[in-house]
Amino acid sequence: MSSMQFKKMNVRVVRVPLRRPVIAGIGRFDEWPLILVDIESDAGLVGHSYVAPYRASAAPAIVQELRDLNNVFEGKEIAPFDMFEAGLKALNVVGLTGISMIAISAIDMALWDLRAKRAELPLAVLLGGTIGSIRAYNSNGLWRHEISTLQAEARALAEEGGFRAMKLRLGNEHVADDKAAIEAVRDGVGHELDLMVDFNQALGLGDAMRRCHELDEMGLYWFEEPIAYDNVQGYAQLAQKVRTPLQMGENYYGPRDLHTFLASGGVHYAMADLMRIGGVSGWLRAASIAGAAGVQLSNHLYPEISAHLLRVTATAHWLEWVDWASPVLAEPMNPVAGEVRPSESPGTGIAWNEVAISKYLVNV
Ligand code: SMN
Ligand code: MG
Repeated sequence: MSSMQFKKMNVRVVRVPLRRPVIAGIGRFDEWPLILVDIESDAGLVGHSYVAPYRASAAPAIVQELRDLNNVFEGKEIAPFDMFEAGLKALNVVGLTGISMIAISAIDMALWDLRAKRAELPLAVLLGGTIGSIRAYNSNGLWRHEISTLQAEARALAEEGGFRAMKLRLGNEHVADDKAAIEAVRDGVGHELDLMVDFNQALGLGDAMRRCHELDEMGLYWFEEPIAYDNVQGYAQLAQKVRTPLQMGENYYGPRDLHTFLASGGVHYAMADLMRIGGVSGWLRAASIAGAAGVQLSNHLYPEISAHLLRVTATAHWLEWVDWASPVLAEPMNPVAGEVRPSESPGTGIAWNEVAISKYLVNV
């Protein structure tokens, strides 16, 4: 196969409306900023990706870092592995987490899209897997808003795509409100459905021990991020004390964070977020680490590309379904009977709805 060169990268920022505002222990978000990346090759193919940095005000710094990396990669041969390593090498001096890893991840996902398009294969197939179903939970709602709204919302979330699993956000000041929120969801959808709960780092270690004990008998599927995401020792202690499995990982920056937490013994279930773990390259490394440890791995956000990757992950667990990028996608995914299938188009399946993009475009 002849080589393909990195010609240029185009970066745009949009702010898309959320059907339900995101309200969690880490803040409230009424719209969702997306940084859209297009990498053009000398052969005319274009690779697409997006990252969503929650805070619109963080977008300019990430765009700036993407432009910096564009200058590093221009004219080089498109090779996701080599470029991942070159990106790490270039940004080592300014730190390998945060904005650096977000920029590396965004570029990596667009490069893999290009590679798969060039091979005329869906990403999952390029990586040696097949297109098939992945069981999904609906993460599109059940935020920390009025408890009286949760019953009807849970029912709507189950019906949206035939879901048999969903995630509720907890971490209220009083345990009684967390219990009432769980009961409201159960009133809406019954006890058969798998219910994950997410504290979004709302609790201190001592309070988390108390809270997790108080909720341990409620038949919950997992306790996600009860305490600060970087408290390695705290998770290790908590993991010894709870019966409901702990879930964490959406804030791992690069695969080594997963290794560090696994080594501490604080992880029952792991998840990875493509914007932070290092894109496709970072995921593949994380999946090997999780696989070797026998720990089940779920995605966090980015369902379009995560669906491909879960198909080639030995310990693949749940797909987190969110439709937050769908307004700007030409072919949004469509869960059926609580399951999602990766796109069968060459690449990742990410293609833009340009009319929508022009509506939501913001200047950076
Ligand atoms: C979450 C995701 C995106 C924004 C806020 C909170 C949550 C999750 O932690 O796991 O879905
Ligand atoms: Mg979470």
